[in-house]
Amino acid sequence: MSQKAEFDTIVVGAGFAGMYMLYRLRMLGHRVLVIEKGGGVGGTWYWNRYPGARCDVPSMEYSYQFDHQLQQEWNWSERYSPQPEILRYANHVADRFQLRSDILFNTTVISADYEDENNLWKIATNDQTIKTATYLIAATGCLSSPNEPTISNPGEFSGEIYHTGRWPNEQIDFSNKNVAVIGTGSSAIQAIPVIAKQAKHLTVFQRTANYAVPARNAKTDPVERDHFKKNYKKFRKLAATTRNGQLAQPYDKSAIAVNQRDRKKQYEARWQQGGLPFIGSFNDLIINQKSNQTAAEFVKQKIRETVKDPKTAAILSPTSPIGCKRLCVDSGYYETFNQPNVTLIDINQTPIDSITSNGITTSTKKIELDSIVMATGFDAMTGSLEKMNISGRNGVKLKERWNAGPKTYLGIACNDYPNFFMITGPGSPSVLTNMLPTIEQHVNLVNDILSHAKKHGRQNIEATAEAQDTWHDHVNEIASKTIYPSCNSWYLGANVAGKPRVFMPYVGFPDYVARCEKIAQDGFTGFCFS
Ligand code: NA7
Repeated sequence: MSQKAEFDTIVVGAGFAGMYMLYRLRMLGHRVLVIEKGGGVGGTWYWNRYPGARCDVPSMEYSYQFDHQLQQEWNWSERYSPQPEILRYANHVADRFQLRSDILFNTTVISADYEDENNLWKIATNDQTIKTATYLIAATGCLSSPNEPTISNPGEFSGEIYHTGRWPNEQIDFSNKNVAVIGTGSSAIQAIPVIAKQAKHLTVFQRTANYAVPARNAKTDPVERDHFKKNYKKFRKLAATTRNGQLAQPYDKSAIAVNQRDRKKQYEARWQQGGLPFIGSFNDLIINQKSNQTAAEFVKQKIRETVKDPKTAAILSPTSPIGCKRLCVDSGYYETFNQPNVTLIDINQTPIDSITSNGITTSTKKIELDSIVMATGFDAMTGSLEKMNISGRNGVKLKERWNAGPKTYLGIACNDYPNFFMITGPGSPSVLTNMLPTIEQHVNLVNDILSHAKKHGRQNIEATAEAQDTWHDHVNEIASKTIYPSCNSWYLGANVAGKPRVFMPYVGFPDYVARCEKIAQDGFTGFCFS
């Protein structure tokens, strides 16, 4: 006799994706369980509590839009809200929609196996129990599996080692401490100025220099906020028309179609405005190397003007195209290197040899340390999915299936993994966009696929191999027309040793949404319902 599933759907992760998915599934009448590793909701904002952590998308945009009242009642205090405030918002949403009763906290999925004969997923958790569900939805986040650097002897160190993506709950005070930060990505660029204010001495180990644009963060102007709230619908609609799903529109000219003076004026205006819109100073910075170089040179000139020591300025100046790695948004990052208590080490010239009991030994010296901060990023986009140990039809492991890089249909489903869905999975716009609207679009899409199946009396949903192959080629074809494949970014998995080099996100939010809408109109082509 076939076994019946305990739940209609199990969702993994209670970040912004998992919470909204739960809300929608309840409305569909599903019996749902959300399994969450952390002790609370918030996902990325639950774990990334490092000093200086804040959003790099304006808060008025980085919020849910599915509920009018929720949008109206919440007030953001700053242009780019800090992590504690975003976590408070996540908790507010959980309380407001009474989501917690269906969330199992402090629980990790250790395996998920599809059973063909019973048509269900068996999900094993670290509390030694097995739960069953018809549908499995991974809302596990794109940047949630920390990348631990392989440096000899980390266990030897007698001080504290922190990872920015697994920051402890309590306040960490670096006063009078000798601290090292390894890495100079977004997290480090936010944390370094704050840690440098406290620490006796801060040593920064850089592997690759990154471009950072000033945030120009400020308190929210109540008049602007009210105007935004009144016109939320219009603004959200407008944001959905841009490549990255953000409100700031790119300037509709090529950087090389204007003269040098006008170009500089345009860059200066965007620099003064602050934030990620800098990459929209012209409309071709990510598709034209020559145009890109003009923006890169502008930022490098700013670095030289800001950092007093020319040698340090040179180390901090990136060599890759701007925006090829995710552009960073900073508050006083380059200025920090003028402080007498801050040292920058380029590990390409002076490699880290090992961690010792009281510090780090490089190829030239021993550095005594009380604390080491690993700001070394994540096994992005596939890390958390692979860690779940998912087996599909005939026991095929997802990790093995993705040996040469992830293959999905729309970044939402995989052939041979029936009734399994990913929110913002590889092959969808995800990390190249404002994550909140992207999450909502994906959750709505999964919801519509499930409703469609129900309406037609079908239970099994699976992406076809053909649709998956065509989608994979399409994602790569678009990426190949951009500067993205030309540097070693985590978009390509290049930050993790041994990870296949494949460009994972989909470039172009509006085009992606239009394709999804067409697929839905045509009865969800590319999916097999049985
Ligand atoms: P990132 O952007 O991946 O940055 C990680 C940094 O750590 C980056 O500078 C890496 O250098 C460096 N790194 C990684 N491994 C090592 C080792 N083994 N040794 C030295 N340095 C290393 O992660 P973040 O957490 O800063 O930001 C992730 C996203 O979160 C961000 O884009 C926002 O969207 C939020 P590399 O560049 O790989 O040479």
